[in-house]
Amino acid sequence: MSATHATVAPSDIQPVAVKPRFRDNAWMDATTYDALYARSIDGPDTFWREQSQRLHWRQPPTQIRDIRWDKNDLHIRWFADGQLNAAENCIDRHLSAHADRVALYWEPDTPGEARVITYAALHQQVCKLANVLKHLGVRKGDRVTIYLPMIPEAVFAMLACARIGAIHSVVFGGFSPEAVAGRIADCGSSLVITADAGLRGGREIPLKANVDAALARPEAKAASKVLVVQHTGGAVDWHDGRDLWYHDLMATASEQCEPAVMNAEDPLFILYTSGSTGKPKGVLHTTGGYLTYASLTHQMVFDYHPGDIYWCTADVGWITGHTYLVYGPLANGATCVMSEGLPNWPDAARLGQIIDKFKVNTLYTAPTAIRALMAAGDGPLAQSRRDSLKLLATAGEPINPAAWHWFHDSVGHGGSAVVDTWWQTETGGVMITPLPGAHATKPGAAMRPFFGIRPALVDNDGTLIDGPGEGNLVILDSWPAQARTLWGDHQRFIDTYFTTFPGTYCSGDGARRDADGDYWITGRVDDVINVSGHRMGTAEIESALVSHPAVAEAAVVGYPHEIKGQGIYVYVSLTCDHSPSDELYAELRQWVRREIGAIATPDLIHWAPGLPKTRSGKIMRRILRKIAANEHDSLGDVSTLAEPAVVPQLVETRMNR
Ligand code: 6R9
Repeated sequence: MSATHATVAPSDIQPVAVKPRFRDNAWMDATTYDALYARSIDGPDTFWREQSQRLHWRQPPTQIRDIRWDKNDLHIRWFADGQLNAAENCIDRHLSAHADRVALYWEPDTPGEARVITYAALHQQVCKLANVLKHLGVRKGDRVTIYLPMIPEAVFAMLACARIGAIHSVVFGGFSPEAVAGRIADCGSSLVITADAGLRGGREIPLKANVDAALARPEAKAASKVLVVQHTGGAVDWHDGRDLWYHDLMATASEQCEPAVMNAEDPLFILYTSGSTGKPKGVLHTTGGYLTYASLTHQMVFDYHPGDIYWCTADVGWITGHTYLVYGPLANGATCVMSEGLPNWPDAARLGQIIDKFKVNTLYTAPTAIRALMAAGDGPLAQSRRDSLKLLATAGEPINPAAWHWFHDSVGHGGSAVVDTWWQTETGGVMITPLPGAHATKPGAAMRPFFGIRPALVDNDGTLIDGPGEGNLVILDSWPAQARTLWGDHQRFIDTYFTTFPGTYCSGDGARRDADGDYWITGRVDDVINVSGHRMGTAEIESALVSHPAVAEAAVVGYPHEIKGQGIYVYVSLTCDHSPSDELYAELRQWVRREIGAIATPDLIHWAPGLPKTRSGKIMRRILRKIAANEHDSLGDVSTLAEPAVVPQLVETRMNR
């Protein structure tokens, strides 16, 4: 295994000191971090017992950790005898003191009037919807698929499921009907919650029509009811007996709904993510450990103080939207901004305008969004002041130092802390990050482990690397928010994360540790690529391509892309009765878009008469990556190939001229 792309050598980069505003008022300074980190590692039971007390438990846990990371006997339980309800923690317990505090400010796609939802209103909406779900027959443990745009109803839906103990599976609105059907089939959802359409950057996304197409497929037959939010008001096809208007049922629903008492290890949600094989993985998170960790990380990583206005731009369809738009901040009683659209639509001034409109103190976004804004230059920033900002955070992909500096210097006027947070769907919450009051930050580095997290580097043989070095990033011990399984495929969970380097959690990322002990994430070491901060399995795109009649064989790799971080580069060998053409090029792009969704659309298609393979028939992706990246002079050893002659041919026809 080796990392797919390299970052700048750490020694070139000067640390940026802790900002004055965090020196006195932050939750953590360097000394406190060091002491608390040491305690969290030396005495995890005590540390996590204390941390669990940040939640409201119906039955406080007496058992804290119960962990065996053995591939033959994997066992992960946190707070196992505790009982609680996630929605009660995110809403009800704030009501006595803060019922009128704003929980959500919702900014529409087109600049316009915001919706303002207080904690009292959130309680009312979630209770009503929870009753609607019950009325529709949803019971504890049932799965509900949520396929909604970035509107408050998405948050209501997640929390309504949590309130009655149903397991939500949010599917990103950009996914195709096929992808939705596959996810419904995998977890056997009985109900889909969707909207007539979504809006993003002025474009309509036909969500209801996509659900209709998904449910027309035989594999999605478990879903017998569709609850439809009227959002754009556009026309939709209607299936009597199956489709129900959200507003109709909400109109008569009761505002009283007792939260279900859940065990700490009861599932809270499933979230599908890409892996290195074709089928998406249904990552399962449970209740007590996940929520404890979401709440603690949200408070410490963003140095959240009551009254702060916090904006996370992530879509609820991704883990960042789950943990840091919904569960973490709401568990802490925070005021969140939720925006429907894109931070650079209608133009690049929008991000700053939203910051000013709500006086945002903390912005959590993705490097790809920063690069897209940066491409428009500093000009649009003149249309906003952004003087409320205190902290800028990123997640999802490595942030290149140029984007880091632009974020820090131009967006934040040099006065806001920048934190680069490394984590994954499977980790549930942030794992490696600077804390704004404790750490001078190095642009491009994810820096230090969070409390309770023991990262390590191992070489390809699994030997631990001491001191500075580069290798596979693993975690040596459990933390409360780690995923418990993959829905319906526990063996795949064990094989993917606990088998490669026995006794550790294998992240699938590569990292470098510098002489100060700071971590630099170098990228995936498997066949997963990261496009605009979205994880894509190359195998998924390949299997979509080979299902097209003209395609004999396909290989997909990532290549450096200025805005997206990585673009999707596709090598296609055609069947003998087809030949390359502009029409086929466009058709194949459309095909993948239709099969998976717009985020999987290939950026470049390279017509390849043959693919470099080993004698045993394995495609040599290492070589394909190099050719895609235009790094022809470092192709490495090609002597083991079955037909070495294909390599110069591919170099010659490299598309990205
Ligand atoms: C939160 C999230 C996880 C993958 C992960 C890694 C990449 C995430 C990163 C980062 C460098 C960071 N990644 N954060 N790479 N620096 N700060 O994005 O979850 O969608 O599951 O993706 O994203 O490769 O393995 P998820």
